[in-house]
Amino acid sequence: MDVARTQGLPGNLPASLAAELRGEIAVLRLSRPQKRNALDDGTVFGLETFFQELPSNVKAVVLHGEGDHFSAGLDLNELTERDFAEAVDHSRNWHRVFEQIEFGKVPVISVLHGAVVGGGLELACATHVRVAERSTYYGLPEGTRGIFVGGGGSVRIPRVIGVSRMMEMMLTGRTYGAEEGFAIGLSHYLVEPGTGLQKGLELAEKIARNTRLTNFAIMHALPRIAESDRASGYLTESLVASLTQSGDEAKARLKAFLEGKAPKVLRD
Ligand code: 1HE
Repeated sequence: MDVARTQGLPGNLPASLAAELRGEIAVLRLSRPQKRNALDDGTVFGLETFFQELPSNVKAVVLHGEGDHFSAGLDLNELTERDFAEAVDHSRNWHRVFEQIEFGKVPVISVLHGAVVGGGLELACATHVRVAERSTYYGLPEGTRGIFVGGGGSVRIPRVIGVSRMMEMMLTGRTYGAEEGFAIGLSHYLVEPGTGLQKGLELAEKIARNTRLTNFAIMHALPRIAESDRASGYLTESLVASLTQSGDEAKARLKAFLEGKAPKVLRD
């Protein structure tokens, strides 16, 4: 890849990941289409390197997949020889890496197409905004493969679609198509084939225009508040609201609106 386009991005990524800088947006591609972007250890550790070493000029990340599928989930070749302790370590690695995405430096938009299954769905649910092309389908084949989710799926996916739907997906091995997935909240946007990356980039650019402090509050404070008791939630919300309002950039933006210089909120 052109060095200028990767400038400042972590260079030590495995071949299964490709990174590119487009202005303030980093685009990360799962690039193992020959294995349907199955997530082996090298890829998972590469994700960790990428998100940990993201330079401060990057304001948002778009994650997408090469080939016909976003990701076929865990590389099943890696499962066969593991003992119990190794399996725990493996799952905990995924937890650490996916936390780095969900509670990392900047918002992440995933662009989904084809299979988004098993660990691929766990990865997608660690991102903040999901754009699905109409070819997308979602599944949790762990149940039928005799295993269980191990990448934080049982923590994140019920928060997106509810325990009941996730339970049924795992018990029966059913899949949800793109339209159904959109209807139940698996994706925030549903777009035509081949247009997902463009949509993801447009959203990333909007997100990049927010103040850093607001994006930080949305990513880090909002989910914590939503999971806390009401009294703690109200207290944290007041503190975070006050913190964001006290920033110079926030003040300038509010003043600009009051002076008729900032855009109105109109229907998209
Ligand atoms: C793989 C994997 C994989 C493909 N691990 N190698 N995930 C699953 O149970 C999904 C398994 N994959 C599939 O159902 C299908 O591959 C797809 C529907 C995604 C794509 O089908 P297709 O026809 O386009 O490709 P293919 O011919 O099945 O696969 C192409 C190659 O990718 C083939 O290898 P090859 O050497 O024979 O060419 C496949 O073996 C390989 N491949 N998917 C390893 N997943 C932290 S816990 C998370 C637990 C899970 O994620 S469990 C869910 C695992």
